[in-house]
Amino acid sequence: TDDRTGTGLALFPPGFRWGVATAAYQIEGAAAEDGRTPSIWDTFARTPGRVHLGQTGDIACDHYHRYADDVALMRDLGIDTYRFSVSWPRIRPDGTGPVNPLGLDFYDRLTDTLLAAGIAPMVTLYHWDLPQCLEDRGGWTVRETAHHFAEYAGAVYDRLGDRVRTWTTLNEPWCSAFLGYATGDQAPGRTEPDAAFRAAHHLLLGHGLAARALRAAGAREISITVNLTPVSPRDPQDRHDVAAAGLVDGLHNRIFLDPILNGRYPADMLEHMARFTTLEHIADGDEELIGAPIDLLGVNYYAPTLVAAKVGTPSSDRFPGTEGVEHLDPGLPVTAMGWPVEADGLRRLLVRLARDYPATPLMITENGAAYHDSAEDGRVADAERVDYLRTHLLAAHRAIGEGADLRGYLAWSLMDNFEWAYGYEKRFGLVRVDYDTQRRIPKDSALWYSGVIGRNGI
Ligand code: PNW
Repeated sequence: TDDRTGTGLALFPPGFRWGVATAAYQIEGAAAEDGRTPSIWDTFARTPGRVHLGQTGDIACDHYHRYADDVALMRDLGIDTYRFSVSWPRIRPDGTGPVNPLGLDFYDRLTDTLLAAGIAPMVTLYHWDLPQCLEDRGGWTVRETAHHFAEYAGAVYDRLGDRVRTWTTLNEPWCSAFLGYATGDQAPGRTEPDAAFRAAHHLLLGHGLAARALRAAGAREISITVNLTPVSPRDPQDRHDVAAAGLVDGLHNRIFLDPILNGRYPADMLEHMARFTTLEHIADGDEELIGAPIDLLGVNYYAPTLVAAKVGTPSSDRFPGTEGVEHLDPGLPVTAMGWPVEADGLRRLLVRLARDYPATPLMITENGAAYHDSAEDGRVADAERVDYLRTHLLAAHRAIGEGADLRGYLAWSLMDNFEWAYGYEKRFGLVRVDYDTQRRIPKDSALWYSGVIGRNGI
C-alpha cells in the first residue's frame, strides 16, 4: 500500500474510508423548526460585530429540508462515509429535560436515507452548538454541562445506535475552549483565560462521560475529533524558540491528546494552567475517565504553525500565557482564510501521532481549503482546491508508509456553508451552493475526488 504501483497510482489500503464532513449549524438552517431552541451560535451570530455581515445559520444550505437531494449527490459522487453533527438544541430544547422526538426524527430520516444510498453515517454529537440555556447556566465552564452532554449523547444513541456505527463525542474542543472562552472569536465570545481552561477540562470530561455512556449502551466505534497542528520553532538550535514551540504544541495539541490517549495532562500544561486557575475543577478520577480507551482518533488538519520566542517586551497574548511567543508567517502560499498551505505538515503530524500515541487508529475527519471560486456556465474550476486535496492526500499516503494507522479521509466540506465568524464569505465546499437559489453545483474538486474514491488512489 505504501508505494506507487506500475500504473503510477498511489493506492490506499483496502477498506480505506472515503467521505466528506459537515456540521449541523453550518448547513441545516430551519433554526426555529420542530422545537429547536437557540444555541450559543444563534446568539453569537445575532450579536452585532461578531459574524461577517451579521450573517446567521437561520437558513444556511437549507439542508434540513434538502437532505435527501444532498444524500443523492453524495451517492452520485461515490462517497462511502458521511460525517455530520447532531444539533443538541433540536434534541433537548431546554438542554437537560425531555427529549424532543421531532428533533430525533430528522436524524432518523437522514440516517435511513444515507444507509439506503450505501453511505455509512458517522455522528458527531457536539460541533459547537451548545443550547443557549446551558450557556446561561455557565456553559462549558461548569461541570454540570459535561453531565448534561452525556445524557444528551445517550438519548441520541438510543434512537440511532442500531444503525450508526461510529460515534464521535466532540469536534475540536480546542476551538470550543480557546476560541470560545479565551480569544472570543467564536461563541460564546468570552475572553477569560481561567474560563477557557475550565471549559477545556469540562469538554474533556463531557467526552469521557459520554464515551462511558455510549460504551455501556453498546457503541462499537467511539471517537473524538481534535484539530491539530504541527508546531515548529523558527530556529531549532535556539532553545528559546524551541521552548516557545513546546508551549504552543502543549496548548494546541498535547493538552487534549495526553488526557484522551494517556489518561493524564502533561506536567508542563498542569503547571501552565495553574497560572490561571486553581485546578480545583479537575476532580479525582477525571483523568482516568477521560483516558478510557477510544477506537478511533479523528484528526482535523488545515495548516502548520511556526513560532519563535518574542524578543523584547512581552506583549498581549491571544492564547492564555503566550505573551512570550511570536507567531510567524512561514512564507507559504495561503488559502482564502489566510491559512498557510503545507501538505507535508499533515505527514509530520500523522507520523508524530503514530510515534507518541501508538496503537491509536486514526482518521482524518477534516481537511480542505477555502478559495475564491466562481461559477461560470454551471462549472466551478477550482484547480487550487484540487491541488490542496491532492497534495494532502499524497502526504497522508506517505504517512501510512511511515507507520501511521490511517483508516480514512473525510474532506471538509461536502458543500459551501456557514463558515462561523466568516459567514458565507468563505467557501470550503466540494460542491458550490448558490445561496439565492440553493442550487448545488459540484465543483471540479468534487469530480476529481470522486475519481480518487473510485480508484482508491491517486
Ligand atoms: C474547523 N483555527 O474549524 C471546524 O471543525 C469546521 O466547522 C470549520 O468550518 C473548518 O474547520 C474550517 O474553518 C476551525 O483557528 C476553526 O485554528 C479555526 C481553526 C481551526 C479549525
